[in-house]
Amino acid sequence: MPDEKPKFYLTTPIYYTNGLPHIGHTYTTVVADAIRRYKRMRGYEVVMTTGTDEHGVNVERAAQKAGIPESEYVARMAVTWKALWDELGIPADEFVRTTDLRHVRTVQWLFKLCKENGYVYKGHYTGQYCIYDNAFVNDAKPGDSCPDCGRPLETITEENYFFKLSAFQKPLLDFYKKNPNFIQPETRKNEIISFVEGGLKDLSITRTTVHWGIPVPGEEPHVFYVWFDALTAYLSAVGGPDYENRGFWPADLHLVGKDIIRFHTVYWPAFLMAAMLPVPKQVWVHGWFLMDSSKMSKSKGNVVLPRPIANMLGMDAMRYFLMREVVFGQDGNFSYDALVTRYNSDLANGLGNLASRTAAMIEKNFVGKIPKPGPRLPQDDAIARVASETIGEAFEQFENFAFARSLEAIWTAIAAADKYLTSEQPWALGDSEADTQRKAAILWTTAELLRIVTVLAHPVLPDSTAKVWALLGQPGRVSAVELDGLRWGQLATGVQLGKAQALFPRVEKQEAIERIEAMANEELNPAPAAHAATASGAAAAPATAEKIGIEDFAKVEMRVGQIKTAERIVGADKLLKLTVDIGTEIRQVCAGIAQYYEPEKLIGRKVAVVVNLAPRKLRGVESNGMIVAASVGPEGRPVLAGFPDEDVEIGARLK
Ligand code: ME8
Repeated sequence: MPDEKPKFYLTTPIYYTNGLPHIGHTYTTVVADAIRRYKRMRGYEVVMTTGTDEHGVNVERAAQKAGIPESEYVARMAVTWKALWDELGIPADEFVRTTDLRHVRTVQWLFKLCKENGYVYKGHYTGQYCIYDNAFVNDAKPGDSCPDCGRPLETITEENYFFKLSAFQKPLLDFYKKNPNFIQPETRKNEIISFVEGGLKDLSITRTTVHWGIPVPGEEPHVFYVWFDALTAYLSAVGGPDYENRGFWPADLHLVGKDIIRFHTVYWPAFLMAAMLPVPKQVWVHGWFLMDSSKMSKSKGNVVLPRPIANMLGMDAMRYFLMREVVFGQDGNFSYDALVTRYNSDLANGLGNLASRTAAMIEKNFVGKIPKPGPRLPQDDAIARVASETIGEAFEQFENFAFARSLEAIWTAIAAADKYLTSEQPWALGDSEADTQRKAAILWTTAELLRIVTVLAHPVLPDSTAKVWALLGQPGRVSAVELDGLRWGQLATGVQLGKAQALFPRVEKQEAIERIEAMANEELNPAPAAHAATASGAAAAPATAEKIGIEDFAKVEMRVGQIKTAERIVGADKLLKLTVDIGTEIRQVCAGIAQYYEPEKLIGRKVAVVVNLAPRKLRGVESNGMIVAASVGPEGRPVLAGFPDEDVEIGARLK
């Protein structure tokens, strides 16, 4: 078919289900999503896979601790992971669970191929095993700690099937030589080549000490070793045994953190070579985000969660920070301080300010229509050159996975436009024909640069660039712009600007950090369900409930309150922050009604308030009481309880 798009297949690791997603996992998934968007804009048909790694001892233990069967435990966790990626706007095209039937079949098929080709044999193995990393540690002695995570190793002896990894030393070294880009970055490649040159030992690929795993057909109680199982997920996601029909194998790109480099660059290609299947084209290894210079883990209490950041600053801010702050491939420190600083400087004052300023001036001078450019001056052409060079630079750096550099180039162009506006001062020009033409040239030039940076930044900032695109009144969707055809001068003129909207409202650093931390705390230590109702609107209560006595009802102190102030909360779409006079004092109360009530219209309104509820923080904002509302319809639309007919006294008790 002549116009069939080229295919591109990329993956993130298949994450373990015995933990919850944190900023490190989000990092890899965000980068994968940005590459996916970029490739689509370059005309590729792209599939991005992520998923959950659901087998092994750790899951057995976690399920036991939770008192539920493993299958139920992993099903819940898979939902949690998948839902988070969906919520954050980074959903997989293929979400593969290692308990999926399609995957189980693929693992068993891969094993069969390796065995038929003579690369699998039965033997006994005694070794030191890290149950946290699901790996035997070669050369470790009893009592040693895991070199990766530092936790104690366990001595394990069992009958295993072995994979003849030793037979792949030369084929692997030849493969690395013939495919010099297989392992990136270069330093990682050298590390792996030395490792393989040092000799490879055969690898046990089945277990009898573990029961929660994919069974080896006809060989029960053998189950597959988690890495033989997990790596294969990349193949199961795109057809498994039927991969040729889907046309996405071999993968173009596996994105992984440095913790799992050997599995991906040594074991995985060896398994595939043994099965005579095509080997992936590239493994790109990135560094770690560290918190206080150490790897994040819940047990250390230093995990950074993605949701509170996305709620407070928007997902684009988090994406921008992750891809701009650290050179891809190297380790970097995560700090809320750096995050909010970048948000304010690069997004609020940079892109956001340029967009709103440009739109406001076009609104004021050209009734909101993008003007046709008047005669051009050298300084206008200089901006055109900056923009054209930025296109080349941003592409080149992105292609090389130098995301920070690519963004830096784009933001340099934004700064050039700011400087240009400051020196050209379109606001100081009058209404004469000549001045109007000059204003048209300046504003057209600025808007055109803005259009170009919007397209270039789209893979990293998908939501906000879509807003800028709509603000500029440009046709179609920004995601549909073909990157390869992007040139200076394509700005649609005469079109009406879209509605202005706040892109990146500036935030006060300390307050923003406190709010993010409070939200993270809420998420890590969830409050009882009753409170959640206020945060998520008035959640529907069950229609019938157990009967209570009057004394139980009397425990709830409800009073008439009057709303004094009401305001929206940045980063919490559903919540309003109210101050309410309850007769004896004025209280701050948060209410999940923002989608249904305009804050200005609430001032002076009398409402029923539960006043003896323990104070708590909602989205990081203190709430001291609860406003009573009916929950209407399937979506639970809140309708405030009130006193329209009587002039009730503020503070009167409801009985
Ligand atoms: O290893 N900084 O799963 P996992 C940057 N199931 N990236 C980080 C990170 C951090 N602090 N923490 C985690 C597994 N990551 C296996 C993979 S694949 C066939 C099986 C990211 O849940 C990074 O991509 O421990 C790392 O490689 C991965 O999460 C590990 O996820």
